[in-house]
Amino acid sequence: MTKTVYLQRHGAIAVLLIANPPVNALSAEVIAGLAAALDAFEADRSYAAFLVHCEGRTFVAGGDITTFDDPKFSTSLYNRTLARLEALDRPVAAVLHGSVLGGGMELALSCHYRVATPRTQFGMPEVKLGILPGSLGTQRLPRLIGVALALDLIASGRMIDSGAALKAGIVDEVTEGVPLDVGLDFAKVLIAGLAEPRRISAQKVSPDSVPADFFTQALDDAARRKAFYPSARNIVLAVQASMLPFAEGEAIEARLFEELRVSPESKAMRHLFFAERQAAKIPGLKKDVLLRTIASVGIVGAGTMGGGIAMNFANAGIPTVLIETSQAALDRGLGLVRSNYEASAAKGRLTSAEVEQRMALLRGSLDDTALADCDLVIEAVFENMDLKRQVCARLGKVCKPGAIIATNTSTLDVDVLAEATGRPADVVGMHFFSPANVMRLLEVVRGAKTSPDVLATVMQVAHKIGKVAVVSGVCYGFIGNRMAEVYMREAEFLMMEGARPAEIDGAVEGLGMAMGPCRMLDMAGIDVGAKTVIEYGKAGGLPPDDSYRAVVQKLFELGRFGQKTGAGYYAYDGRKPVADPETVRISQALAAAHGIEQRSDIGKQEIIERLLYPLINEGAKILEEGIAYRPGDIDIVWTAGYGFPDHQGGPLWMADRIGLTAIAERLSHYAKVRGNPFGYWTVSPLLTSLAQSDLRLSDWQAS
Ligand code: T1G
Repeated sequence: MTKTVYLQRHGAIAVLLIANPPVNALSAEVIAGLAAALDAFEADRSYAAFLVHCEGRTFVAGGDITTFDDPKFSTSLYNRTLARLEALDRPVAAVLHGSVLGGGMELALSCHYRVATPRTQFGMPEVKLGILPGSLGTQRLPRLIGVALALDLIASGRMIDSGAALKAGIVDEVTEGVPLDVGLDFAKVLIAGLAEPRRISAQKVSPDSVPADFFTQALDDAARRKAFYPSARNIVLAVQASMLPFAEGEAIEARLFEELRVSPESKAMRHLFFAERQAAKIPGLKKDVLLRTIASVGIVGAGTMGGGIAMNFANAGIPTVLIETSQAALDRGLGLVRSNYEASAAKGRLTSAEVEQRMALLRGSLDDTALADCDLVIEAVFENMDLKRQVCARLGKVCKPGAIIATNTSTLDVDVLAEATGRPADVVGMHFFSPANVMRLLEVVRGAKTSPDVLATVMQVAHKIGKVAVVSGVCYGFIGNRMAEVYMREAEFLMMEGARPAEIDGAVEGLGMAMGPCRMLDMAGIDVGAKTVIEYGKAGGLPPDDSYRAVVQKLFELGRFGQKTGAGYYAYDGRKPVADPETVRISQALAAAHGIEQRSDIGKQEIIERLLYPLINEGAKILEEGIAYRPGDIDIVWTAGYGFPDHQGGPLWMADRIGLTAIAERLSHYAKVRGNPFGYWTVSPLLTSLAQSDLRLSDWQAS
C-alpha cells in the first residue's frame, strides 16, 4: 500500500484508512492506494463489508488543488475507481467527520451507506475555485437528494451540518463517538442485517421532480451571478445532465469540468485559495513562538467602527467591553450593534437566542479602567492623530502588562501611536474595513517595534474571528488605501478631462470590479475621502500639484458627501446613482481653473489602463519597499477588501497575465502624453527589472 492509504482488517470488515494530512486531499497516491485496496478486497471473499475511514481531523476535504494546473491532470482515474467502489458486491460504508468536501463528498456518495459524527460539515465548494464537482458529484447528488437541493449546494458552495445532511438523506445516521468505532459498529449492523449494495448511479432523477422552467430559471440566475461565479452556467448544465442516463451525464460533466479547469478564471481563483493561506504566514517567525492568550477584548470608541469591530469578537464568543465618553454615545453604539444582530435574525441568519447570547458578551463602560484586565485593546476613535495619540498614551498606562494594544487607524503612522503608548513592542495596527462586522479583510500593521509574538497572536485572532488577515508595514494607507489613492487620483483627472463618473465606473465594473471608484467613494463618503486627502496634505504627503484630488475636495466643500447627502460624484434617487450634470460642471470648472484640457476621446481602455496600471505600479513599490511580504498578499487585500474580482485573481495576478512589459510601456506612454512632473507615471524599479528579465511579479521573492 502507498504510505497514505492502508487496508486494515477488522474481523470481516476491510477498513480503507486514508492518512494524507493535513486534510486528506485526494493526491495521486491516495487514488492509487484506493484502487489497490479494491483489488485486495475483491480478491478476498472473507471480507463481508468495506469501510472508508480517514485518519486525522477530517474526512477527505477534496481533490488536491495543487495538482489542477498540471496539463496531465484528469479526474478519469479517480472516477473509474469510484465506479469500482460503488460496484462492489458487498456493502460499502463511509464514516464521515470533519469537512466532507468536493471529491471527499463524491467518495462518500460512491459508497452504499454513510454515517457521520455530529459536528461534520458537508459541501461542494468547487464553485469557489471556478470549477464544478468533477467526480460525479453533479450526477450522484441530484439522484440522492433531488435536483433542486443538489443544485443549490453545488451552485452556492455552502456547507451544511450533520443534521441537515441527515435530513437531506446524504447520511443514513449521525452517531457520536470516535469515527473508526462509529464506522465499525455501523458496518457490523449492515452485515448483520444482510444489507444489500445501494448504488446511487442506478437511481434515476424523475423529469417532473422540478418545474418545467426550472433549468431556464437556473441558467438566468447563473448569468446574473457570472461575475462572481464564472462556473455557474456549467454547474447548471452538469446538474441538468443528471436527468440523462448516468454514462451520458458523466461525459457531459467531464467536458464541462475540463472547460473550467483550464480557464484563466479558475486559475485565478485557485491562486487566491493559496494566497489567502500564505498571507497568514509570517516570514522568519520562529515555529515555537509562544502566542499570547486572548480571552477578553476592549474597544475604545463605540462608533460605527468600534461597534462593528466588537461584533466580530462577540460572534467568536469573546467577552468584549466597549468604552465611550458619554452614556448617550455608549447607548447609541450598543443600540446599533443590537439592531445589526436583529436585522440578521430577521433574515433567519441568527436565532433570537443567539442575538441575546452575543449581546450578553458585550458590555459598555464610561470608565477606561474597565480595560485593565483585557488581553487585547483596540482603539477605534476618530481618525485624528492628536486624539489617537492621547488615547494610546492612556492605554499604555491602563492596559495590564502583556496586553496587546491595537490601533484601527486607516492611514496614520502606527509607529508614532506605538511610541505614544510607552510600550511599542505590545502595539500593532488592526485596520478593519467598514462595515467591520461584514468585510473579511483585516490589515495587520507591524510597527518597527512590534514584537513577533504580538504579530503572530493577532494573526491567529484574525483567523478566529473569521477575517482574512494580511500583514502590512507602516506607510501612508498601508497596502490597500495607498494603492487606492493612485486609483482615485486618476479617476479624478479623467473626470476633469471630461470622462463621466458612469464611464469611469463602467470601465472597471466591466472587468468585474464590484463597484467603480466613484460609486465606491460615494458610498464610503466623499467627506471621508476628502478628509483623508486633507490630512495627508497636512502631513506633507501630497505632491505639489494643486489639481491633485481637486474634485473630491470641491465636492466636500459643497457638502456633496455622496449617498448620505443625496449627491456626490452622482446624484441619488434613493440609493440609485444617477448622472448629475452638476458634477460635470464642477469638473469642467476645476479643469479650467487648473489648465486641464477637456477631451472627448477618452475610451474604456484608457480608463482601465489609467486606473489599474498605476495601482499595479504602486503594488510593485509596496513589494520592493517590504511593506507587503508577497504579491499574493496584495491580491488578497484587493479581492477581500476592495471588490476586485476573484476571477481576475487580484491586481498583481492580472498584471502577470497582461504582461509587465506591456504595463511598463503604457505607463511610459502616459508619462509622455500627460507629462510626468510629479512622478505619477514613473515605472517602479521592480516593475522595470522584472519586465526587462521577462519575469512575472509572481516570480518575485523578498530578498
Ligand atoms: N488541496 C490542497 N491543499 C489543501 C486543500 C486541497 N483541497 N485544502 C486545504 N489544503 C491545505 C491548505 O492549503 C493548507 O496548507 C492546509 O491544507 C490547511 O488548510 C475532485 C475537483 C478543509 C475547510 O475546495 O476549504 O475536490 O497552508 O488552512 O482552515 O470534484 O482547507 O498549511 O500549507 O484551509 O482548517 C474541493 C478546500 C477541491 C476544500 C480546512 N475542496 N479546503 O480549513 O485549514 S476541488 C475544497 C478548505 C475537488 C473534485 C473537485 C479548508 C478546510 P498550508 P486550511 P482549515
